[in-house]
Amino acid sequence: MNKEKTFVMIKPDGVKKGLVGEIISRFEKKGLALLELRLLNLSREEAEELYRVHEGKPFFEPLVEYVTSGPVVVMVLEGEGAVKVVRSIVGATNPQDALPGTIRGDFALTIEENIVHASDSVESYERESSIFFSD
Ligand code: FUP
Repeated sequence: MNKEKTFVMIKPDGVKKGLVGEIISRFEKKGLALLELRLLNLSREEAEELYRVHEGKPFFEPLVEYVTSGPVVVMVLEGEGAVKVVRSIVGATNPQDALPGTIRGDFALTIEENIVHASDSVESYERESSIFFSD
């Protein structure tokens, strides 16, 4: 048994395109449990903290601008191997490489607006979820 939690954020373009229900539904249908869910506008500080590992990279500033440009939905999901399972449902970072059937493969076209963020490890989940959820 490898029950894990992971953190997911539906980015502003996902919310604007009306994909919140569709995206959550894909996770639920897979069998993941929704433990936490919030709609909010990210502050600059929260966005910078979320993407701290990318600080100094050329895409960092545009990325922070983008994720603070409108409401996002943050959530915690739980299930067997949740980190890996959610990343596979989300698809490759660049939507042009993401396979059809994945969220980015089906709903996004460019890396700058790739619809959804998902933690890449249990450690990332712990750091990222603590920005938005107290426990
Ligand atoms: P992912 O874990 O799939 O969200 O991807 P990364 O952590 O590598 O990147 C975080 C975000 O930075 C991506 F969702 C999109 C953005 N990004 C760019 O805009 N350009 C790049 O070259 C790489 C990432």
